[in-house]
Amino acid sequence: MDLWFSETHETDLRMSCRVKQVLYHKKSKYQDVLVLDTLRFGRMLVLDGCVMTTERDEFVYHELIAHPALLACDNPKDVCVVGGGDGGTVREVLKHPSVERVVLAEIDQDVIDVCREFFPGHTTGLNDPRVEIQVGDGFEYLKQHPGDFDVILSDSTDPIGPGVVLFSAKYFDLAKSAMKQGGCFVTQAEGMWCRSHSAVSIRNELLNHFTNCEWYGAPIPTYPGGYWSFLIASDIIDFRESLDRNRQKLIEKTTKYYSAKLQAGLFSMPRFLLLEFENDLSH
Ligand code: AG3
Repeated sequence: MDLWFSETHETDLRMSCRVKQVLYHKKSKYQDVLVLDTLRFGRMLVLDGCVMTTERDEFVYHELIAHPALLACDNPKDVCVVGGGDGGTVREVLKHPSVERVVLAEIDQDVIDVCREFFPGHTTGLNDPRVEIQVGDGFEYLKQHPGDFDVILSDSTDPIGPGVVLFSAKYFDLAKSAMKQGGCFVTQAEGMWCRSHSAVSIRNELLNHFTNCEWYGAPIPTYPGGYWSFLIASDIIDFRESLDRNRQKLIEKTTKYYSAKLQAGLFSMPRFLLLEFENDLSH
């Protein structure tokens, strides 16, 4: 039997993976949840038809959403992960010895349960005593916790449908007020080939809320276009300067993608993308 899964991006791009077996497929209260066993990438979590994470390439995304922010921040203690029910981001955050508390604010309990069952490598951190799981709307959670966090990591789905709110001006306002002085915010910022215009507008919005904002990217073969991006923002931290090198040495021993050398060039984006920012600014 020749079974394939395809994610269709907008109307003109389809990326496919050969599937060994469908391991789980149900509608949760919020979305369609699918777990596949694929030949090339191992187990794959798909929400509403969009690939969220796979066993083989997940480390790129999870290391990069967490470590640049945690290392830029001096002595991060309280961290909030919004979304991220698969646990991968929490696992990376817990590697930082100064971290005392990680709140996982995930709306869909089913995603957490399914990932505990099918993605043990992602969810290793979820039983750590420093982790507090808050099942509910991340937006509401932040509203109720002003000034609580050193770092907020927005590990969300795409800015379409229910995901739109996690890229809105209102949300960035809330994230800012849920942060301590000198805190730092990261959001996944969509694909470079398919939605770089989205990164440009998310960055413009972030700059309405924070003084500093940097864009960085990484190859993630299972996401549309294969090249993904992140935005990191703060009022105080200069991300090109501020970095805890001792902690970086410790983290580097545990990572598969992130390294000190990679960090050195992290914010050097390819010219075709820089030009998009410049063109946008000149409009
Ligand atoms: N969250 C961002 C995934 C976006 C992928 N988009 C897509 N496939 N259309 C990933 C969650 C991992 N913790």
